[in-house]
This record gives sequence, C-alpha cells and structure tokens, in this order.
Amino acid sequence: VIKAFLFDLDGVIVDTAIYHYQAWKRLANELGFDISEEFNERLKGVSRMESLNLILEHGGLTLPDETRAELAAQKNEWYLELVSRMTPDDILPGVPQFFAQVRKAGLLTALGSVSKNAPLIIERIGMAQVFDAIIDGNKITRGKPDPEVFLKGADELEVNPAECVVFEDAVAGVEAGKRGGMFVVGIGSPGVLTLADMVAPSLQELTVEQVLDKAK
Ligand code: B16
Ligand code: MG
Repeated sequence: VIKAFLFDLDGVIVDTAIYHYQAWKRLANELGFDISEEFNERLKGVSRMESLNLILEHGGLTLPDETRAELAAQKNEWYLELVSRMTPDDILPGVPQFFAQVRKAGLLTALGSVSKNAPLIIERIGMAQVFDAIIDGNKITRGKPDPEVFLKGADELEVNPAECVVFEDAVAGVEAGKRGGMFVVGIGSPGVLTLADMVAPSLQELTVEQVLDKAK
C-alpha cells in the first residue's frame, strides 16, 4: 500500500535547472570555454562539486581542491542572486492542484533534493510548510543516483521504501528511486527516463488516482 509521495525539487516543483545552467555557463565562460544545454542535462540531480568536476573535465582543466572550492562558491553566489528573486509564480503548472489531491488522499509527503539551497527555494515559493519531511543537500553525503536522499525521506516519514512513490525529472534521480526500491514516476520524456515505472510530461498531466492505480 502506498503511503507517501517523495518529490524532487528542481524540474518537478520548480525549474531551477535554468538558473543552475546560467550560473555554470557564466563560470565556464570566465574559465575560457562554454557548456551547451545538452551537456547541462548531465548536471541534473548531481551535487554541486560533482557538477563542477564534470564541467572542468569538459573544459579540459585540472585544478587544485582549493581553487575548485572557490569556483563552486562563486557559482553558488551567482545562482543565489537568481533564485533569491523567485516567487510563488515560479511553481510549475499543476503542482498546487496535485498537492491538493495528495492531501485529500491522506498521503504523506517529503522533499528529496540534493540541493543545499532547497530550504531557501521552498521558502521563496511559499511551499516550506507543505512537506511532512524535508531532505536536502545538507542532510546527505551522497548525491543521486545514490538512493540516500529518498531512503532518508522514507525513514523520516516512518514508512517503508516499498510504500513510497518518487517523482523525478533527472536520469540520476530516477535511478536513485529505483535503487531505493521505490515506484518511480518520471517527469519528462519516456525516451530519456527509461528506468521509470511510468512517465508524464509534468504533474499537470497526472492525477493522484492514476499514480496510485499503477503503483499498487
Ligand atoms: P546546490 P534536485 C539538484 O537539485 C540539481 O538538479 C543539480 O543540478 C544541482 O547541482 C544540485 O541540486 C545541487 O544544488 O548547488 O544548490 O546545492 O534536482 O536534487 O532538486
Ligand atoms: Mg530534478
């Protein structure tokens, strides 16, 4: 029996991927190279330092730990400038309606994001009080595709992984949910999110009933 829904943040509830991309692109440009939107797909759901390492590898740069820490801090400063301007208008279409259905169905909810900025973002969009548990980048040691973020969510909600449904837009995040033993709803395209148990373009195209029907 499904008791809880666990939600990724970036790409499911808000589209902060665009801000991550803008900030990383600015950093890459300062370092003398560029990153494409296609390359950016690989950074989704991946932690800040792992993202930086992928970018530096892409640009053919090897830098000492200390410099990398400075670059990551610089990117985060630029990213924060962008997300600090977010408002409830940035919530993706269909999200409030979907959460209303979730509450009506009596399900528990958790946020499962590897972002250290997740608490700030949900505060900005007015969703800080919506979740029964919040797992963010400050509470975990391993990013997606490791299942840690979702297993901690299930743990805080005091439910079993098999009683959880994960909503994820990133390849790494879908894999994390599956490795955690959960039913995973991919948000995006079925051709990309091949490991997901079912896929919808966004929460707007989905009802809680449809999900519970498939997950049982
Ligand atoms: P931060 P999610 C992830 O959020 C993003 O998808 C990923 O691109 C980002 O690098 C990561 O958070 C870390 O974010 O630098 O804010 O700690 O998809 O797990 O909600
Ligand atoms: Mg995501």
